[in-house]
Amino acid sequence: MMKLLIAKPSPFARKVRVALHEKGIEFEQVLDNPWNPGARAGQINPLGKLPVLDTGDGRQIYDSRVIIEYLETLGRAPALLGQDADARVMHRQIEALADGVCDAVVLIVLERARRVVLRSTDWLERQQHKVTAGIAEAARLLDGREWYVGEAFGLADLSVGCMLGYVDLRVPEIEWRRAYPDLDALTRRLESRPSFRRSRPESQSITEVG
Ligand SMILES: N[C@@H](CCC(=O)N[C@@H](CS)C(=O)NCC(=O)O)C(=O)O
Repeated sequence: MMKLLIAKPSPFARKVRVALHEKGIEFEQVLDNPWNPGARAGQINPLGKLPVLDTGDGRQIYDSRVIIEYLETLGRAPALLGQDADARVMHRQIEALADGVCDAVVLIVLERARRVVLRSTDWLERQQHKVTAGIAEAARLLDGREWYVGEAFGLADLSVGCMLGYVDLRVPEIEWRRAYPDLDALTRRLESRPSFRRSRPESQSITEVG
């Protein structure tokens, strides 16, 4: 059976958890905290990051984007990337946008964990701008449609859903719902899917950032 190294708050791990649930692939979740000394992530991924997928046939694949690429090769429905080249690029572009927002949120969480004298307001503002600009772009690209690309749920929707769930968990003061009712409606559609319900982000503990 496949094993997936995760942290409960991680939006990157959640992307893969949702993809596995959507495709009906059974897997074992292995809980880690990449920020702790001796974390498993650092033993199997030189970058010390999760998610990492143990495919069960000797391969350890890291980075959520590469893992999803791998899952797509298994030919299990639903296909998350669409068939034609333009659709794939659009899915990947929106995924990169959502992942970039999550990277900025991680940096905000880390900066806020520093002692007040070490904290940089400029740095925090720089990251906060990426988050608000990224959410605005996600709303603009959805443009009132049900799904980002074509007529079906796919990687773009999955990635934006995981990103907004993580924003709500880590920077709840960023109020995007009132400004972007279409994104609000999208997340309601997504969060009612079993794959999203089974992977809700949770804080692991006060010292854990993920
Ligand atoms: N691009 C990576 C990002 C993964 C990532 O940043 N994971 C965080 C958890 S949310 C992590 O493990 N951070 C530990 C570290 O940077 O040392 C992916 O998509 O998998």
